[in-house]
Amino acid sequence: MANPANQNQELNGKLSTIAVETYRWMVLARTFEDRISNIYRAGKIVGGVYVGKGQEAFSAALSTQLRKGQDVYSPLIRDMAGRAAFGEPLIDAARTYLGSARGPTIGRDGNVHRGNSHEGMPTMISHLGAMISVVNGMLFARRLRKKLNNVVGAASIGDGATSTGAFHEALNMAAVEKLPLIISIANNQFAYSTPTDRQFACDELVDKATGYGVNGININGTDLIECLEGFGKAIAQARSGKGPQIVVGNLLRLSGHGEHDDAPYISNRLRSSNLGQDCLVKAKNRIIEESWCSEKQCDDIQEQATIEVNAAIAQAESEKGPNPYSHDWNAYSSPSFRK
Ligand SMILES: Cc1ncc(C[n+]2csc(CCOP(=O)(O)OP(=O)(O)O)c2C)c(N)n1
Repeated sequence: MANPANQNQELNGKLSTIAVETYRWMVLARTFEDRISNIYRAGKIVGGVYVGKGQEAFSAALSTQLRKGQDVYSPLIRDMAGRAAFGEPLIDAARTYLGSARGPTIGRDGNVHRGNSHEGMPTMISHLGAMISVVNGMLFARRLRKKLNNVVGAASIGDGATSTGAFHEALNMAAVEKLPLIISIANNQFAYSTPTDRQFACDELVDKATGYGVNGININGTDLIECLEGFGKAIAQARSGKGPQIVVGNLLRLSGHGEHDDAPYISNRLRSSNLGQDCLVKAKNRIIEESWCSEKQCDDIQEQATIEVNAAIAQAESEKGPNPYSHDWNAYSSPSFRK
């Protein structure tokens, strides 16, 4: 029989590796989005900028545990960290924001509607639950072609999306079909300026899972380790045929809805509550405290992220936008459009 002390050591080793890896993606996302927000404020970005500040742990803890090239991951506007952890090249994001014709949307679409469905990351249609049925469809296609092979599909949404018909229909269908679907709900307390007490009447948002007959996991979305463990459990259950899983991360968005919104509707009380804690600061403190990373290694992670972000932004800034007189428009994101 395996020695429990050795087992604990092994588990701790796995957790430390994945926690540090996820922290890297969080730092990269925060560094990139801070830069993009500054460029937006300088008036150099066309369209809106929506960031995931305060949601990086919840976002990256999911996709870092998915199998790249096999699983499906549908990110939304606050999932820069999750996108990076799932393998989206940083240059794709930089090119999209800066309108480069070499970007995945050829410099022609909104900044968040980018993806690569060939790699299992569909391009976003809408923020309000529309992507759940797309993920259902991708899972169904794999089931029909007998290529499901323990594949799982994850759709990311916010608390506001749980009030829509799109959410209800897609989750109900996934539950009935026992699809290996994970719905990751970032309960950041507001849908734009609408607070959660105007959004749902159950005590906890995760209570909705019971009504659909699916498993629900409620976690502190500001805590990287809780996020890793919660998603780890949900992914394992979905993979083993236990049907859809809902994971609710309770947190606060540490930004406006978009960078045009200074969010005066978020009270100081809420900002200084536990929900308002910065997941990035907490994660750094935790990995240092556990001796999974030294202070110096954390500085190196930050330095490396800054180098990567600077390089991607400089590259995208040097590239031309689309020429409206000669460009063929095709909405389907494909590497062949990036020549
Ligand atoms: C069908 C539809 N209705 C309204 C909108 C406008 N809209 C975009 S995001 C948003 C709020 C979303 O809130 P939530 O789901 O909680 O996600 P969060 O922005 O908090 O991450 C709204 C109303 C939309 N994109 N689509």
